[in-house]
Amino acid sequence: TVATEIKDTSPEKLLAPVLSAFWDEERSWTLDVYRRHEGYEGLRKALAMSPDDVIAYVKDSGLRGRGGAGFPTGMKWQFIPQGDGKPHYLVVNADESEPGTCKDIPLLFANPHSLIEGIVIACYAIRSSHAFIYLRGEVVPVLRRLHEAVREAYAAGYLGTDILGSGLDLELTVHAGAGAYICGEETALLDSLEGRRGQPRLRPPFPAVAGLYACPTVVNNVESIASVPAIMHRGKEWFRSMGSEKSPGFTLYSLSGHVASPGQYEAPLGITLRQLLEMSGGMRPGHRLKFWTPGGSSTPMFTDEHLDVPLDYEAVGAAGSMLGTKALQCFDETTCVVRAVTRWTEFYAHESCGKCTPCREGTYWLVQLLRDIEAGKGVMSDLDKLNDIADNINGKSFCALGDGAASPIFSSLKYFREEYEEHITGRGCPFDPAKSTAWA
Ligand code: L3W
Ligand code: SF4
Repeated sequence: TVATEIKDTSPEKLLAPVLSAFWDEERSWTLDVYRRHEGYEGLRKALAMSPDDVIAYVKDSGLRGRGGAGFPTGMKWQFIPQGDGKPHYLVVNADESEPGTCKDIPLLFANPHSLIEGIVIACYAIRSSHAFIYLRGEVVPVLRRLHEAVREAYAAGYLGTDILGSGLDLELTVHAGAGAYICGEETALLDSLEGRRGQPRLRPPFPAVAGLYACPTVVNNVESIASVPAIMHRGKEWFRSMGSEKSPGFTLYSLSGHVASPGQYEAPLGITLRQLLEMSGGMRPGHRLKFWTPGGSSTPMFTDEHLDVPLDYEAVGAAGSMLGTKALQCFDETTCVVRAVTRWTEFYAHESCGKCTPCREGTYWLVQLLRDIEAGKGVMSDLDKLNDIADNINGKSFCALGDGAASPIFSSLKYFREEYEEHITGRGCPFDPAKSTAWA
């Protein structure tokens, strides 16, 4: 059975923000403001426990990775072998690039100390003395702010040697990537961090066994690590009081597209898109939802029939998609599905690293077919060809980018095949792009 119940749906509970609690406050990114909001209290509690107990605590909280796969965070920490004589590393994946995803970068901009505190707790738990933040290179203002926050943390004794008198030593390095989507894939990220061209490595071995510099490494998403201080401070029971049995806690949703108020919304896992739209002012006035993604373009699209699917890992999976990064891109009836899928596929073809044939060649072929269909030059057999090519990419590529590229093809043909056919029989796009702001 699928556990999907939100235990408390009162507005206060739905709206009580944790990670975004004081994003609107003046100079929210500073250590002073963070400490005024109980900052670094979770670290004090963690340091009073043994490292193994911290891992067990995070495991019991049920926290799952917020980067897309939802892998249990405490379990990932537990994979790190102990007493192996090798250095251990924590690498924070801040290479946020999934189309529609916009939550880690705002979090880093508004509240970088929640991540730094989480990093110190995680490194204490996995016995690591060097952590890295791999940041998406294009966001230079965030890079500056992060450097400043790290400097503040060193000066206050939260980083460096003998942290808060605990004997823990920790260096934190901030590294900016060069703007490649593939470097968000954890092993490509590690290659890039080591100074090589970012291309995925064969797994296994997973990074937990042989990661950065071939040493045991935890790679976690920004939001996953930034959630840890509140769990330590307020307690695992508090965290479990939100969300569902298998997907507990709060999370950040990125709401974008044809909605009245796009932005980041913090709410428990298991909330529905209908509830989020009600909270945020709905679709833009006079328009209705046509299709949307639960977790960025790499996750199969949903339609208005899925408005009441609880946004947790199990329920979204049972309904045929993935929660992914919780990037809710909403498109109204003015949007041409073929056009949207073409744009996404152009993105995947551009970002394909070229290592494996199905993705390198397949995404290129998909783009050619989609452009033809969009321009009214397609034939009916192209639709089976699209499906066939996507089928030869999906599950046959070296990394998840290939599966992600196949997702919008399958799901758009499943829900909107008639719209593709209309492009072919009507010899072109029946939509007026001037009426849709999404692709301006
Ligand atoms: C040790 C094992 N570790 C799994 C670890 C593994 C990784 C984590 C999840 O893709 C998805 C993808 C995108 N021993 C282990 C083990 N692990 N088994 O657990 O692994 P996995 O393979 O399930 O997923 P992944 O390769 O990390 C992530 C989707 O997320 N996505 C996200 C895209 C972009 C962003 C962004 O911009 N921020 O995240 C969107 O949906 O398609 O399916 O750490 O090592 N036996
Ligand atoms: Fe590179 Fe695409 Fe193959 Fe991933 S699936 S390794 S991005 S070519």
